[in-house]
Amino acid sequence: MKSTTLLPTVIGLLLASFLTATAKTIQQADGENFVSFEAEHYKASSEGESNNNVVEWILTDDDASSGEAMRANFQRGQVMPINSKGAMVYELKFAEPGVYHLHARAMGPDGASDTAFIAQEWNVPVESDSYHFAGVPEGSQFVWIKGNPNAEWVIRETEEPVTFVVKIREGGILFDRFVFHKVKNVPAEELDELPNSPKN
Ligand SMILES: [Ca+2]
Repeated sequence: MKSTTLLPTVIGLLLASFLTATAKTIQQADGENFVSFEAEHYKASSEGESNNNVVEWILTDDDASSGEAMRANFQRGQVMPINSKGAMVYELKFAEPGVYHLHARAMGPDGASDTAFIAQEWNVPVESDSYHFAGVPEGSQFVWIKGNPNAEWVIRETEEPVTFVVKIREGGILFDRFVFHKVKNVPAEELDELPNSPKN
């Protein structure tokens, strides 16, 4: 009997610890025309069907804003299958409807480590082999790059949060920050100065 009465409490505690470990929703600040966030503030990393390919993004601190960036922890020179694990899922809540453009502060250490799978719209998993970031300038510095121009980041109504998914394609690529901005061409120095959006 005792274990039966305790069960709801145990479930509640487990749920509470899960929620505590989950990143909060990133919110567009009032009056701003962008949402800005650190790559390390993702909510989940286990999307995918294959349990045989356990790959994750790992924290690193190479010249990253807020001290940390995410590096795709997979062998360089090999491409991950589309249905493998290794997704970072972000939950964003916009206040302003409109069309947004993706900017990312990324690093591609070499030609075999410069691509990632990125969903082409909100609220969908990565399920095609298209990707936003290919040919991130090779080097050991982070640079701001633009998302795929064919992607559609449209906010029609603002009641519900949306999700944005970044998945491992090649090992070694790094992401430091992401910005969704109403302006398509934002100078790098301006992106650097944007504050991170509040979380809630
Ligand atoms: Ca960062």
